[in-house]
Amino acid sequence: MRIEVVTLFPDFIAEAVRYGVLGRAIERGRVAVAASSPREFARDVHRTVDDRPYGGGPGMVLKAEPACAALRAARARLPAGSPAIYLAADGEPLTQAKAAELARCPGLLLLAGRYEGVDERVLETEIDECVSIGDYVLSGGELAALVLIDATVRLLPGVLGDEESARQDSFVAGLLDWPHYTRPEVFEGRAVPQVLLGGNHAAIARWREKQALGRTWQRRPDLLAKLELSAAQRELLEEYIAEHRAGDASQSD
Ligand code: 9D3
Repeated sequence: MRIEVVTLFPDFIAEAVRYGVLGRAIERGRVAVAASSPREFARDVHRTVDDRPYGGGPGMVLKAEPACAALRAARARLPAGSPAIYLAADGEPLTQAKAAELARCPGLLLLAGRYEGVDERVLETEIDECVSIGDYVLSGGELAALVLIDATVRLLPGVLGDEESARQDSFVAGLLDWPHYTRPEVFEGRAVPQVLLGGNHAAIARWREKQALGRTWQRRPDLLAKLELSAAQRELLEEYIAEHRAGDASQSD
């Protein structure tokens, strides 16, 4: 996959993608990420990329000419069938399903906004879709572009190791993760749950599923509401809830 990011901060993107799973995917040639700036295409002496909004009001708007020129130059480096996506606070929410859809594209053209936004005519002619990463206000689209890139690239074949891909595939669908522990067995007086030390794999699997169900019930009831729990899962969750109530009681004693 090839990804082109149009941004006023191309160095920020280029640096950020060097780390971790994404950095390794680039080293191994599974993905190429390039970043370019509308400023390279600004033709006046001041290399102006922004201007005041028609109609007045606060803030500045990314000018159409340099943004359009940068997008078209980036587009020319991408394979056909690469969607152009504007990262925008008022876009459609990024989801795991959306990331999976993007992972099937040969390339992506991403526009990260700054200021109050981009001249609407750029969006009309150059952009296919608008994507937001959540309901909070960022200062610009760069971090959102990086989130989208990270979520997408880790789904490309051969990016995660076999073990991690298998774990991802088998992960209890739609539930939050269970708690994790490693050595030492006791840390600052806090012991690892006994069941994890015993080597009873059926008991461990049962404990983990119970924890995953319980955490989802506590933290993300919206996710739990979307699931059809099996009879066994309902029983595990009831157990968790009973233990949770007992835990509350013992803490207040
Ligand atoms: C406070 C300014 N807002 C006026 C009502 C509009 C606004 C303009 C520019 C809000 C945010 C931004 C900058 N944000 C992004 O470019 C952005 C973003 C976000 O803020 N939240 C979630 N996803 C994204 S994707 C791009």
